[in-house]
Amino acid sequence: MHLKLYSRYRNSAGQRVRTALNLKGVDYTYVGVGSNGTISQEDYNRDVNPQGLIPTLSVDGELVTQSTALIEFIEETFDGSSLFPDDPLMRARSRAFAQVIACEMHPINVGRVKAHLVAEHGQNDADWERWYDHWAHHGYETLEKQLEARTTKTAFAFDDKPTVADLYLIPQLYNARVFNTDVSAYPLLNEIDERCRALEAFDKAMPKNQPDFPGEGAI
Ligand SMILES: N[C@@H](CCC(=O)N[C@@H](CS)C(=O)NCC(=O)O)C(=O)O
Repeated sequence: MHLKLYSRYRNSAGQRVRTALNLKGVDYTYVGVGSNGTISQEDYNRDVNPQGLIPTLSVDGELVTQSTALIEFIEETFDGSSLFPDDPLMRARSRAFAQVIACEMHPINVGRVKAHLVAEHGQNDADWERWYDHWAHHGYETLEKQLEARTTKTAFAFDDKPTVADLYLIPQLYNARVFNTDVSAYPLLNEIDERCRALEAFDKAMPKNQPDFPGEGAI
């Protein structure tokens, strides 16, 4: 099976998928989208994903979008340690945690939302920052509380191995650093972030390790 992942170095939804592939030890070809990549955004929108969002996975030429669908595909297709906890309750909690990020935090704070608010609703950068910060903290507080509520404390979010919750958290916290969101009030999130980032599968998926990373000083 030949896998090609269309992504961009700083593409948090793509980073989830990169980490999942790394954790499963699956080889794939990385295709950077945009000016520093190997396919232009225009060509990508025309030939790969008309919605214009990244990532997209090509599976022997068949195209699939949406990081959550891709992670489930990876889980169902490849052997290796499961990306979900074995315990059904922990599995549900790990999914719930990931969905706070994927369904509630990320969609309203992405670049196209900012562009629209600025172009169509007269917002300036300061307005945008207030919007971003409000929804980001709302989400981080929810995530921290979900971890606090665990009856058994695990090394990673909901298991002693990384699972989907961790896959979604690490790119989201990377965004927090990029957008100068102060996350010091969330000790459990930071503890898991540090533990995950020390693992090769997570490190290899970080923006700085992608072929289209523009170099030192880039965010
Ligand atoms: N729900 C999608 C989200 C994809 C998404 O929003 N990707 C962002 C980058 S992380 C993107 O392409 N943004 C372009 C934009 O906002 O204009 C997924 O999980 O794959």
